[in-house]
Amino acid sequence: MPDANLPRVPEKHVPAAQDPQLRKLANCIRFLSMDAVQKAKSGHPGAPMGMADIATVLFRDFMRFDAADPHWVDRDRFILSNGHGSMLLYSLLYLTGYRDMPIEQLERFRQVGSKTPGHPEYRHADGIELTTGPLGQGIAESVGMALAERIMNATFGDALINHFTYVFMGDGCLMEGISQEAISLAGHLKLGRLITFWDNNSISIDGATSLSVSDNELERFRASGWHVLEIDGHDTDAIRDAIRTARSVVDQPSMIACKTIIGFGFPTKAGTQKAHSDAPGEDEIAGARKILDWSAPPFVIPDDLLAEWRAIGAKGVTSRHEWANRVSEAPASLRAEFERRNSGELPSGWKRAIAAARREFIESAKPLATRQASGAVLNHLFAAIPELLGGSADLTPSNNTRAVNQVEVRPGDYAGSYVHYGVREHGMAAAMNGIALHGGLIPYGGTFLCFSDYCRPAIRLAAMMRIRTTFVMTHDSIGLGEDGPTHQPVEHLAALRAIPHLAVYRPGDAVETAECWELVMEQPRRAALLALSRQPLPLLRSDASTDNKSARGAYVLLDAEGGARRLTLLATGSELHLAVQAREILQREGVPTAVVSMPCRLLFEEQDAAYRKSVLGETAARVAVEAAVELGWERYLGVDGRFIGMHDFGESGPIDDVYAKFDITTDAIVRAARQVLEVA
Ligand SMILES: Cc1ncc(C[n+]2csc(CCOP(=O)(O)OP(=O)(O)O)c2C)c(N)n1
Repeated sequence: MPDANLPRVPEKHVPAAQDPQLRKLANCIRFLSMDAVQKAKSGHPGAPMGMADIATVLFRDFMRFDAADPHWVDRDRFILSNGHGSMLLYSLLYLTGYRDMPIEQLERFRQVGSKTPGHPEYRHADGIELTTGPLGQGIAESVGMALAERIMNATFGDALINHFTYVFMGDGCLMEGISQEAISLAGHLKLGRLITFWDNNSISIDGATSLSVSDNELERFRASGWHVLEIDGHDTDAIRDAIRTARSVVDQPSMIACKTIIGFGFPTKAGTQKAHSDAPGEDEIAGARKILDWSAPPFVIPDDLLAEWRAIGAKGVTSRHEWANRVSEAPASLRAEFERRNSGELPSGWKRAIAAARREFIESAKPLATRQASGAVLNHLFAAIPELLGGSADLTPSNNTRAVNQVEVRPGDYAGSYVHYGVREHGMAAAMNGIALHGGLIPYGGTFLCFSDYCRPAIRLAAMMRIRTTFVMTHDSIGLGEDGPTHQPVEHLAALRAIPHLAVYRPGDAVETAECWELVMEQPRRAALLALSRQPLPLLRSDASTDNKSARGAYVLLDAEGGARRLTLLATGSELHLAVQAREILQREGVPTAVVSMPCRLLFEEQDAAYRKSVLGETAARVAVEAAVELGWERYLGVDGRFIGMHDFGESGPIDDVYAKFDITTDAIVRAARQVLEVA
């Protein structure tokens, strides 16, 4: 009995192309993909084979790029959101002549240390604009890229920035929830230079997509304001016409639904989930050779076809030169600013903004929530760094993310520098990654720390790609009070600190907040998250110096007095002042006590052992306090140390009552200190 869930295998595996030469070029992608997957004994040949015709039309007839200069600022961007089809991208990079993608890299597909990992990874090879693989992230990041292009265009004009963002995406990308946030945001913002191609092959891993989805995708996109076209993805004329039309639509993003056959060319697997992944086997490849009339050995592209592909890779050189001429003819100040922003260099003197914010905090000496301090820092920073692009997922007044002079970005009007992302945390986080990757802008965006869970997959990618996306997460503990446990983060700091390379900052007062922002701006290759308090915190630092004490991750805020240190109190953020108060009591009792502030564990772990030892102190008597779970603090506490923090979800109530209920108080710290002093 045939499996009822399997779609009918198309009778005609190879519908004729109107342009036979184009089909031959596309077959280069197909065979490189088959050969690489077969050699690696793993991978995903189906999507590259199904989308090869579309890719070939796009690259041959439309994509503006120059393989010899992969970082050309005004190049069109190509994003493979269905990242499992990575061989499609690697084939294109090899065929079009990217220098760092020789054939040997394709032969080393999916091997340790290769430029051709299972899914495309940013920085592994030129032409990989971003890391994709977690389905849906690519399309959502592309929205940020397309938005960044328009914002840069609004500042610098058509002559300097005016390109398209093309995205391939599969059924899986569209099934993911993040796609809805991305589609909705792009439609709202009228991102007309975003052109997406849906690989509508009706197949995913489990079988026919009808097993799990019956959405009318065309209507879904239309409902969000997109321009939608539907074509046969193997009809080369139709592909060309559709792209031409999509490019002419200026005020709507386009979705071209391309009916394709997964594994196009396979004799038995085409059109079935068996084409999705895994090595096809020698027999299947031999069959494909017959069907597609291909006689070259594995990994060999016939000279004439390779020459044609290389010409495609070089055709953009004229456009690039024309663009370079336009840049050199631009007014000197505009040109200098354009080049500075694209290089990622910050304006000279920007640190004065941080110093000014610090001075303000010290002069007023008022208690300030760190979210408010962050807002004040941003006011200064935005005045100094115009490429800052702020935003919030509908919590602007709570996150304090909008600087006084930031004007909002509106649909069709991209002159602003503040994005209302709406209640779309995941879409916002991914879009910010796309903005950072585009270049020329420095994105940050806010929500409540608790909802970092809704952003986490994009935060993880930001950390993996080592890009400067900054997540401003306020209401960072039970200290938010009455909203209760659904809104009170408890395990989030530990979970976020577990992400490699992500700098999680939790400043303890306004001055530390300024320092943490300075560190964010100083590190272009580090994703960062600021955990900020809702509640006011006393100013603990009034040193006039502009030394950034947070730069080493942790430092001795108050040293022990009256003898050698007997006790170390470790704290972050809104609990730092509790440790300071506890120290006063303990010092009065004759216990020389130091308070260590640890705004960024990652940076502290990067310090040399001698510094870390000097901060943590010789004594084993240690108490850590943080209104969050203990996980991770054991590292500093040892067997004799004690932790004051959360062991359960929080509770709704006025802040002081909630802290008292969970016994996160000065008194609790003092009690714990006495206990550890007894055993230490
Ligand atoms: C977030 C996420 N969930 C699951 C996967 C595993 N996965 C990879 S491909 C795929 C099926 C995708 O189907 P489709 O987009 O139609 O790709 P095609 O079969 O056309 O290659 C799944 C579930 C993933 N990569 N990312």
